[in-house]
Amino acid sequence: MSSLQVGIVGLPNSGKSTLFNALLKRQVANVASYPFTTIEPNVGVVVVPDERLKKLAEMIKPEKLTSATVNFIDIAGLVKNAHQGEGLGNQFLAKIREVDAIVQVIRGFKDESVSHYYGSLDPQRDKEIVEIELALGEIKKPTLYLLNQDEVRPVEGFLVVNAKTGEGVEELIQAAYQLLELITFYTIKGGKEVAAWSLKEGSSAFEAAAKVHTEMAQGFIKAEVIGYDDLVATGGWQAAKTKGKIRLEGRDYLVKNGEVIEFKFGH
Ligand SMILES: Nc1nc2c(ncn2[C@@H]2O[C@H](COP(=O)(O)OP(=O)(O)OP(=O)(O)O)[C@@H](O)[C@H]2O)c(=O)[nH]1
Ligand SMILES: [Mg+2]
Repeated sequence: MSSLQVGIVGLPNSGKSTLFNALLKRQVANVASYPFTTIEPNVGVVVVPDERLKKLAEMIKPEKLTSATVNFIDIAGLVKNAHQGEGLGNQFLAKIREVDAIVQVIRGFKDESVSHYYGSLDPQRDKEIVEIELALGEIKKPTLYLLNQDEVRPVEGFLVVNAKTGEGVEELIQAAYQLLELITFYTIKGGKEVAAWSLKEGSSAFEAAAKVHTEMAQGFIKAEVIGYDDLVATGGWQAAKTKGKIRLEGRDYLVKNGEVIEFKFGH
């Protein structure tokens, strides 16, 4: 199953590639003070920060630990009349059409050495320019409005980050995850491999199994399920089993956020 994608969209020099690098915690995308630095989109797999996964790892001490991920894609800067081919125009509007959700990066930082495409700092105006272009390009996607500035403090109507330092980036990943309507379930393979998996809200145990392995879904017999809190409270899978805390569910069971699942399957 392919992963969902979040597109990073905004005016040139708003800090999209800087944000992308902060998300990936390493330098991948080219960052520069001139506009249209990014032409070909950068795609990155971003680890979803997860306190529950950390706790499960502490409890189980697995040999292998795998986080859930979300794909972010850093797209070329967008300007007024992009839908008519202005700037890099239609080429990247097509890219934006492929994503499942949008993070609109809006410049809130002052820096004389970084030119502003419209000459002055004005987050509200910039937001509207991009909104109008997306609408004219007939792009209707859930959107997060992200104000990129040096000081990370609450601003109404925006999520705030400092793309340069990465402050606020974890909150952004969580917010994007929610925007995509994703929940997390966990698997503990033989007590040795703990993994977090993202799943669209309202998915069945069968669909969850398919996330882990096609064979698990095809040969689905049943799912052994326990909520995260119950598992932690009982202290481990075996203890939970002994105490009868683990439920048996069928293929149509709707998986809930935080559940720990062991799939039973045959060939
Ligand atoms: N002071 C400050 N500078 C920033 C911040 N974020 C980005 N910059 C700077 O702004 C410039 C442009 O950043 P990029 O990340 O290349 O911007 P972009 O939106 O990807 O630009 P294009 O690819 O040209 O559309 C670089 O010089 C960055 O170092 C920030 O939060 N604060
Ligand atoms: Mg860029």
